[in-house]
Amino acid sequence: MHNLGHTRTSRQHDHFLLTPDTFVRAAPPGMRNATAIVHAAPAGGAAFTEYTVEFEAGGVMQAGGAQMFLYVLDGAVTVNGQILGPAQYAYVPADRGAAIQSERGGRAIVIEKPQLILNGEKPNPFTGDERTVAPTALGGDEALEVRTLIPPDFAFDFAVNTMTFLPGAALPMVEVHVMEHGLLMLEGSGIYRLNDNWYPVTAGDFIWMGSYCPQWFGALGKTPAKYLIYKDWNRHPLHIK
Ligand code: UGY
Ligand code: MN
Repeated sequence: MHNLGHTRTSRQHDHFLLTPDTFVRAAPPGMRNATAIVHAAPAGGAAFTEYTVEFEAGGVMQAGGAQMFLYVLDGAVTVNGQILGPAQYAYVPADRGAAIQSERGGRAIVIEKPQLILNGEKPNPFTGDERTVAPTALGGDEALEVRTLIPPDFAFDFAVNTMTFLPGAALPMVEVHVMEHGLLMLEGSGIYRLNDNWYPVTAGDFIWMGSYCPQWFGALGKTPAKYLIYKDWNRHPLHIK
């Protein structure tokens, strides 16, 4: 059954919401028994790429040559010999190269960003597990938990966090900032304000927010809403793009 031309997907100059009914799959070079859904890329206005990779059993992919952060959504994905399950992640700097495959299949979200080295400090590769990261309460609000997945170290030029909102919890302000965001809804639902639009959003949706896009979120429903959010970080604004 088609949707008679209707979708929640919306593309605006400073943001877009992409919903799963509009996802298009294509395998970039080096991807076998796997496919990618590219959510954010320079062609759409972002200074980074963010894409979901769907691996069949025996699937392999090649990263784009930039530094890379990979977060497993389901199944299992092996990065440089380490098997990662759901909510586990890996960071690989640009100069290391990443061998990525999935023996039995799985899904992962991948973020790549041209690396801005500061004072010659090169970040080291690492892996982690979101479930073991201690949360902080945003602005002291216990209903809004932030988990920081990239170490607080100026060697890293971007941040990736998860944010978990209890039903009814909301960002304390409409944020407007120079950093851009890539956001994947992992769980639950709510309303996202982006510039002068209010969108109902739910698990599986992707949002790109450009620099200075006004943004606010409030969680709705009876279960927590959770998203994975990228932002450029730790660099002088003259060096963002
Ligand atoms: O880190 C952030 O800028 C975050 N609070 N933004 C957001 O959730 N839209
Ligand atoms: Mn923000």
